[in-house]
Amino acid sequence: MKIYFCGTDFKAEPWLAALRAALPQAEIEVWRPGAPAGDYAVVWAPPQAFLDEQPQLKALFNLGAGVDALTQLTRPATTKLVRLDDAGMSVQMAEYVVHALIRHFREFDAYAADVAQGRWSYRKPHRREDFPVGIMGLGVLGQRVARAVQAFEFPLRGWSRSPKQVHGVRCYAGTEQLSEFLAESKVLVCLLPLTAQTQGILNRVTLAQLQAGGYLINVARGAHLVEEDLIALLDSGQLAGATLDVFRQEPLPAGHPFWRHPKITLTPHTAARTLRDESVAQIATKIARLERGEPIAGIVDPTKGY
Ligand code: NDP
Ligand code: OXD
Repeated sequence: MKIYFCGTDFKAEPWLAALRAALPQAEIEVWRPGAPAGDYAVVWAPPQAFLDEQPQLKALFNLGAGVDALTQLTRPATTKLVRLDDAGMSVQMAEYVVHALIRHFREFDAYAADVAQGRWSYRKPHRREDFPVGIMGLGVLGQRVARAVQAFEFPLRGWSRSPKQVHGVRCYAGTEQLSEFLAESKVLVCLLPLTAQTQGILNRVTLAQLQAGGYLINVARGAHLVEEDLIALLDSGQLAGATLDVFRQEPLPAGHPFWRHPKITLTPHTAARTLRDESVAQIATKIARLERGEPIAGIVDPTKGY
């Protein structure tokens, strides 16, 4: 069995070593143009030329949960696209979102500013009943985040494509219930996949429907957000602030207004990192199952795009 590694932004050597250890029977190499036909590939944002040269691949294993970089490319219908299914990412995402939520709710930035000025001052505590948290996307990551937020007793709302029942979450589904979901949320967490339907979904119209003093946490993809609309809503006071981990252009270009905006906290696409050991173990198990003709979880549905 031949497996190619084609992972833009990933250092190949440690991945090759881990994959070879987990799949000792396989020949595992970095893909180079003109390489012979392979059976499987482990990829992150590969070039179209890779897929054009390797149409016989049985499956592509994406080194992340979001497959938007791959769904933009053309591949044969016979090549399955498989996303990472948690693989240690959901607990990191829960940590990140809870941290951003609580930092905002408890006004820790304002306390830090006071302390920097040598000021000993109290702020009136907010009521958590006044901070309903709305999670867009109730998939692997969204449901784990919901569980973590629940531990702090914030009211929770969730929105997905198909109707769901999630313990402790008031669930909404489909475009027809989007406005109701937004009106019931003050802190909005985006954990949607990037598809034609969700591109630009965080915009002037949708964000303005959040409860007064709304706060955005975007940890999904930069292209979900219309960046200039966010700035306008923050500057007008309609939104209280935002924590952003993902951007239309990454790295965020020098001089981009987000860098210095006083109401924006940003991080460099690090909310939930791909963990090598967990990911390799998951991929190796799935390859073994596919070779035995058994079903696997995490195959991207081409009609939905995630
Ligand atoms: P899943 O595929 O498990 O879940 C996606 C959820 O979004 C599902 O609940 C789905 O609804 C919902 N959804 C999809 N399309 C729509 C739509 N048009 N309208 C309403 N709801 C919709 O994805 P994950 O939870 O694993 O990951 C989510 C995203 O997080 C990834 O696609 C990626 O972009 C991002 N991510 C970011 C990371 C970071 O470090 N910043 C790290 C990892 C992932 P339904 O349940 O009905 O199908
Ligand atoms: C992912 C990511 O999709 O890291 O896994 O963004």
